[in-house]
Amino acid sequence: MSLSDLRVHLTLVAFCLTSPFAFAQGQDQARRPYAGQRLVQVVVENEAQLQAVLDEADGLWNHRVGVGPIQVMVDDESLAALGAMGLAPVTIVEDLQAVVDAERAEIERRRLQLDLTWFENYHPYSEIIAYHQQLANDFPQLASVSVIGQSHQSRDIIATEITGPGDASNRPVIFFNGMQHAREWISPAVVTYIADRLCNLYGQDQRVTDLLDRVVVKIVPIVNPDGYSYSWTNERFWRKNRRNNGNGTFGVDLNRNWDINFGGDGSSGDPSSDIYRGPFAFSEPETSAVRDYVLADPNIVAHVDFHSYSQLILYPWGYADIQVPEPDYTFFVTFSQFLSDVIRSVHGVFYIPMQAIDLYPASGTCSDWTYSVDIKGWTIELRPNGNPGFDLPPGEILPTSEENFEAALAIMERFKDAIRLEFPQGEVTTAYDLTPTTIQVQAEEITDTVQSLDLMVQPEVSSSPVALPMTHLGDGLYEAQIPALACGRSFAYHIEGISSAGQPLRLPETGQIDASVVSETIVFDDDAETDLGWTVGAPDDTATTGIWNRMNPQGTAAQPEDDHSPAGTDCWVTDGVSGGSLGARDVDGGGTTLTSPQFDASTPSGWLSADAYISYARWYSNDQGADPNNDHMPIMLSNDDGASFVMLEDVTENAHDWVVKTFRIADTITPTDRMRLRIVARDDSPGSIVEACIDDVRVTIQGCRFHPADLNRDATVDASDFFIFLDLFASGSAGADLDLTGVLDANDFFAFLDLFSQA
Ligand code: 0X9
Ligand code: ZN
Repeated sequence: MSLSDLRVHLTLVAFCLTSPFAFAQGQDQARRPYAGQRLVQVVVENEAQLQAVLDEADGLWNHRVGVGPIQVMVDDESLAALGAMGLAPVTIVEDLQAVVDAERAEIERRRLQLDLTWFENYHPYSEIIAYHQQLANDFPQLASVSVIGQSHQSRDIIATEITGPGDASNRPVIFFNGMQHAREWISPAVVTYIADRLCNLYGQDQRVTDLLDRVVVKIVPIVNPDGYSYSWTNERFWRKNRRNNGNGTFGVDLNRNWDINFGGDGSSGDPSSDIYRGPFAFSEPETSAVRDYVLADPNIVAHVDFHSYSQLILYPWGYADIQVPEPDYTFFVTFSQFLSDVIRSVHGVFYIPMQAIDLYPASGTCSDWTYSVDIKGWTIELRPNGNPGFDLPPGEILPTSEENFEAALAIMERFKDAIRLEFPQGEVTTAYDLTPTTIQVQAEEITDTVQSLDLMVQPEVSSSPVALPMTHLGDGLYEAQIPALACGRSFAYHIEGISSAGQPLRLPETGQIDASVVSETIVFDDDAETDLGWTVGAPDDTATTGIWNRMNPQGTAAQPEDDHSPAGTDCWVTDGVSGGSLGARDVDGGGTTLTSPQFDASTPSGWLSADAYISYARWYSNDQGADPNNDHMPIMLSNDDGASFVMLEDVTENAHDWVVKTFRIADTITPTDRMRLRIVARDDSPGSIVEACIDDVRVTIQGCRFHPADLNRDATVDASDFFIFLDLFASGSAGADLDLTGVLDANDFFAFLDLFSQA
């Protein structure tokens, strides 16, 4: 018998001795609250219908207050009433009491099955609390449990804190909670699993160990102990807490009681409502206990409020159709997508990332509130996707927990830095001939501050980097300059530093960034303000409208109002006239082809090396109209004056904006002196709106005319270059400091000999 089996066994024995209610009678059998109830779905078409359905139904399973599909509990009489309204209710669960009874029987059967682990069954309030206490007993160096408040009915609300040994005062803190909503039994199970795995894997698993040495995880497994207990003993589908509202009704929806747009859309002032917000924000001991707990720790940086069901990853705002400001918005969009990918990688189950408002408006929610106090807050709706709703089979507790444990690790990983460093201009990998290179670093000081940062530069001629101190320009922006180097040289760099708390800082976390020094020349530059010789049309073209023309575009929902060039007005556009309707002047009936004049991307004569790059700004829209997202726009290159073309990119992206793209031509086709670019805007599916534009096409050549040892730049590396170097060296010139150490010594001398001999 394994340790965890033993623990299950002991807990069971202890439970039988001490449980305040005999398990088999846990559910009030006499009451059988769902006898004769079924779950149905109706599609509500207007507000009046919605109100009628809400009046008729005995309970709502989702809290979308609006038109669209909703799932409600009804008895036979109400079912008939919905039918009479012409709503054609579709039965999802025929007999809810039977489902509840079967679920309870299954839980009881599993309790007797000693080969099951703790996470293969649901557990009542007292057992979950006991499990957390046991973790703290088993892992005293890692975990501790505290009581952070009490519910209306005086049950403890506990928090478990987990981190590696050592001073944790500057560690970022991640906060997870479960069980605001009584019937969502999977949520405390998942957060308890997170606590369990973190404790058990510390010292066993490198990733968990490293993460727990850098972050603190705080978990409130059960925010709503009274509701949870009541859902075990009385009404399985109870949602709220158990406040006595004094008018014969009970309960406040805790996830409408937080102080963020309290009282707004998607909450109710009616105490009998399942989304009753309570008399005032934080009126409930459960929400105010968690609020105080969160506000007591300024190091909390991220938070997930776990719910069920629907498999969603929801980010703020959820109370109104307002986007959070940048850079947070882009962060939430991209990181929520990443969390979805992480979850899917575990068992292939898909959780949809979206802004919470796009599910439905809800005011006074927990994760909106944590975001409002400067914490990155999510709501995750766990399994299942639909049926059987809150009664997720106990066999799915473990896989649901496993996939969300990976999401928890991903969040810990993303927020593990007390200070986050990034290159605001991206990684610089190109430096220019005889020109200093400025490297900038943006420091986000999360729970610690920067003491100092150095740019560590390692020229190719040396075996170790030199430290160039970075200057603080303000607002966490740091800068240093790499001295001018000759074309053809290369170097690697990274950032190192130290925080005020003495923690080492590094960017990138491992390895170095390689950069090379080049010269650049622009060989083709077309801002479309005049026609440099483009061709409109090709033999295969069948488009009847939306033919390419060069003009100042007129803005519509599908095309821009302005061209891309900072100083110009014109671009190439698929008929830039706005037309009477959106579809009036778009591409219809097939393709329209635009071909550039010929340009030369070959190695310029006299250059030692060259690499040609093409860049352009493009606009593409095909996500509107009756048949959206069914078209594409091939952009191709020819190196034989247009006799044949090779695909550069096939555009389907709807950015609703100009997008600048740059490609190394040799990655697609061998550069020659007879190149052409071709763009085909196509309308293959009737009904769709297709608009496209192109502007600022530019071809640049990067390479070197001279060898880095050719100091006099006469295209030969010879004795005169050698003597120039000796002169520089003798006069103490920085030009001889090839290894950038700031001192001229034998290393510089040998470095020059190396370059010289490679010429
Ligand atoms: O309505 C809720 O509180 C949450 N869903 S649940 O079914 N678990 O009750 C979701 C709240 C998410 N926020 C918004 N939709 N604004
Ligand atoms: Zn919920």
